[in-house]
Formats: sequence, C-alpha cells, structure tokens
Amino acid sequence: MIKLMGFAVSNYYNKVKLAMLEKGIDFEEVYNRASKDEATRAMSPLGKIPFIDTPQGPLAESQVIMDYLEDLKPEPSLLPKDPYERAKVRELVAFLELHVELSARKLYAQAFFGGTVAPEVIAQTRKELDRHIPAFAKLAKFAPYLAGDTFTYADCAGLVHFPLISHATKTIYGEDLLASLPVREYLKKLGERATVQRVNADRKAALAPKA
Ligand SMILES: N[C@@H](CCC(=O)N[C@@H](CS)C(=O)NCC(=O)O)C(=O)O
Repeated sequence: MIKLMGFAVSNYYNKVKLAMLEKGIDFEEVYNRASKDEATRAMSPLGKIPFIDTPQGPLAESQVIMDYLEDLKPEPSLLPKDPYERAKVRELVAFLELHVELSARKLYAQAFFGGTVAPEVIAQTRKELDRHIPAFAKLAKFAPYLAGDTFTYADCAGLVHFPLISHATKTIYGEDLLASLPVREYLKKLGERATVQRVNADRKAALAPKA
C-alpha cells in the first residue's frame, strides 16, 4: 500500500491526499513534519512534504506524485481525455502554485507563524501578486470547477491553496487579494464532496489544541 508522508495541516499534503481519496487509491498516512533527518531526506531530498513511499520506492514533489497517481490508476481520472484540455489543467496548477502560492508563501512566516517578514519582501510580494493573481484569473473558469464543468487535479490545488492565500494577504495587506474571484462560492461547491469534507475535517482535527 502507498504511504503518504506529511501532516494534515500542509496544503501540498492535502492536495495529494484529496487526489488519492478521489481516485479511490488505498493509502496509509504517516506523520512527518517536513523533518530534515537522514531517513526523510533519503526519500524527499529537501525534506519537504508531501512525499510518498510506493512498492518501488519513494517519490517527492506533489505534482509529480499527482501524475504518478493518474498513471497508476487512470480511472476515475482527474484529468480530461483530450491532450490540450489535460495540458490546460496542468497550466492552471502551474499558475496557481508557481506564480500565486509560491509568491504568497513569502508572507506565511508573519501571517501564520508569528515571525516577521522584511518590509521590502512584503512590498515586492504585493507587486508580484498584483500581477500574478489577475494572470491566474484569466485561466480559471470557476464554472463551477477551475477548469470548467468537471472536477480535476486543479481543484485539488484550489481547495488547499486559496484559503491560505486569502488569509495571508488579508493579514498582511488588510485585504484579501483573491476577493475579486468567486472563491467563496467555489469552496462551498467543493465542500459538497465527501472527500473534501474528510480532508477539511482531518485538517481541523490536526489544528485543534491538544487536551
Ligand atoms: N513543490 C513542493 C512544495 C512542498 C512544500 O513546500 N511543502 C511544505 C509544507 S506545505 C514543506 O515541506 N515545508 C518545509 C520545507 O520547505 O522545508 C511540492 O509541490 O511538493
């Protein structure tokens, strides 16, 4: 059985977990808080989560894992059949992760973890997000899913990244930089899925203060 390493608060971990649930792939969750110990780095060279352990060996990088899952168990598919439409889903994920989430991530230390981000980084990130979010918005359909009328891998990414980006930008800039997008309705729609409810419930439980 595939082991999924990471923990239920991580957005990239939850993206892969949601895909596995959607595809009906059996997996075991193994707690790893992005440890940098030797055993972890033997499987995920930068000690980042998520990573998986397959019967053939480990695999890191969430989008690579997503492609592996699709090859491993093509049905139910989380990608359209048409090659161009498949590429459009991957384009959405690339824009959301490389150009929006990775930019917003520079704010997380201050927005979520009680740290401080240098004012120049905050200003530079704002400039990036002001360019990158409208660029992403040109691609995203929200009809009702990101790529159109079918739930795809892009929605596994949308579910986990949008709330963090909204929260971080609201905290740092005093405004949700995703406010012009129909994110609230979109997340509500995704919340109808049992798989999404499971991911959200597990995240909430992981965040709850321990008694
Ligand atoms: N590009 C990576 C990003 C994964 C990532 O940044 N994971 C975070 C947790 S959400 C992490 O491991 N952070 C600790 C670190 O970077 O050392 C992927 O898609 O898997």
